[in-house]
Amino acid sequence: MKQIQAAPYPFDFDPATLGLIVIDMQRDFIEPGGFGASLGNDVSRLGAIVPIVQQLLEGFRRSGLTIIHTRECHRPDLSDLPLSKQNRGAADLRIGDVGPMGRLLIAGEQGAEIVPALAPKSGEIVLDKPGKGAFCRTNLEEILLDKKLQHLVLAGVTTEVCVQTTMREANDRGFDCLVATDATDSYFPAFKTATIEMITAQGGIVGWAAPTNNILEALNA
Ligand code: TIU
Repeated sequence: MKQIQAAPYPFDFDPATLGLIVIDMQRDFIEPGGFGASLGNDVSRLGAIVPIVQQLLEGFRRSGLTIIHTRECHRPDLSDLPLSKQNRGAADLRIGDVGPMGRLLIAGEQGAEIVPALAPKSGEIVLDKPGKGAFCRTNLEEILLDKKLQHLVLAGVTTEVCVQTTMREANDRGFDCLVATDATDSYFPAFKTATIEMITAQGGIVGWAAPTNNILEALNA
């Protein structure tokens, strides 16, 4: 067993059952002109975590551990896009409309791709998901069970939307989850802080939190 120094207390794991899930590090959320910007967000702050997510990925790659990348996106015919999601808000550009990086949040378009610095390597799993949580209408649970994973490190964007939703879904399914605090971010700094606090409160009601250095130290120990 190994141990990551974490809040609210150390995270013990068997390296054989540890995997990394990087949530939605897509151009649509991180670059101007994408889905995140269409919602009225200042997307400039999210790019700052890219080098840290890269360090986390490299650490998991060096240790030969399972890596899963998710992408929030929809089929070009929008058949997996609920009307409630399509119609939400008052954006000028909606999911499926054409923006500077192609159709917003549509599989195969430039905006739906993971940012080049974090591009998945051969052998890593890339999971497209139509919802905020990565378990909704995907085979993620089957993948995790098939790979006999029990401990999950989560990173990516945004902390309070897709990362937290996925972490809660995983926690309810019996996985032990830890969020990498400096490898996730939100358009709203206060929401990131609050999310990490609510995840780790009450004895880790949803899971654990630790900075990337602590995770890498444990992997290298
Ligand atoms: N809007 C927002 O903060 N996030 C999303 O819509 N998706 C993800 O978090 N990936």
